[in-house]
Amino acid sequence: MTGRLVAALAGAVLLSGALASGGSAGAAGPVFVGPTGRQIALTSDDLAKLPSVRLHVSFLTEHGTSSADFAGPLLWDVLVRAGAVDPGKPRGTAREIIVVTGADGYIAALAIGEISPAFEDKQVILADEMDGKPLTPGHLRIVVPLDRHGGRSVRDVVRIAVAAAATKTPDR
Ligand SMILES: Nc1nc2c(c(=O)[nH]1)N[C@H]1C(S)=C(S)[C@@H](COP(=O)(O)O)O[C@H]1N2
Ligand SMILES: [Mo]
Repeated sequence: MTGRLVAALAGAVLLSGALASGGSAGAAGPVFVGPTGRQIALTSDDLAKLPSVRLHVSFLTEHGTSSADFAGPLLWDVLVRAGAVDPGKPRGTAREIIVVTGADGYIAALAIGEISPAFEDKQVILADEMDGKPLTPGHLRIVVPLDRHGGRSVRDVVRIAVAAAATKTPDR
């Protein structure tokens, strides 16, 4: 990893896992969001208030094709709710990446431009339901429609970080 990327990630907005700690009374556990140390908690109630989107996906895995129905809020809506992206500044978000980490340390990256309504507007969700049944609280899963391989469908998400892939976009 380059020093520049490390620096960018150090200043990342963190959306930390709906999850790891489990939470009480059916809560999915806190999601923490915070640029440069600032951490914002999103509760499972906050997530539940966002509209749920249903997706049927089929992807390749190391053990054959996997197909399922998933449902949950749009990752974009979650990031906006968390204050991790500024929906009014598409030019500023063009350089941003999303780094998603699972409880086992598995990592996959997306671009904000893939999910921003100003750009591709892809319906990536943070699923809390699979095949009509709620996922175990604290075990949210990223679902990326039309991905051929399941590699970006991170299970047991514990952290979502939004970071700039470059240190600066020139002003104009
Ligand atoms: N946390 C976590 N999520 C993960 C992985 C992983 O190792 N850890 N593997 C990915 C890969 S490479 C694939 S193909 C799919 C497999 O999904 P499945 O096990 O539900 O079929 O999960 C993805 N999500
Ligand atoms: Mo995979």
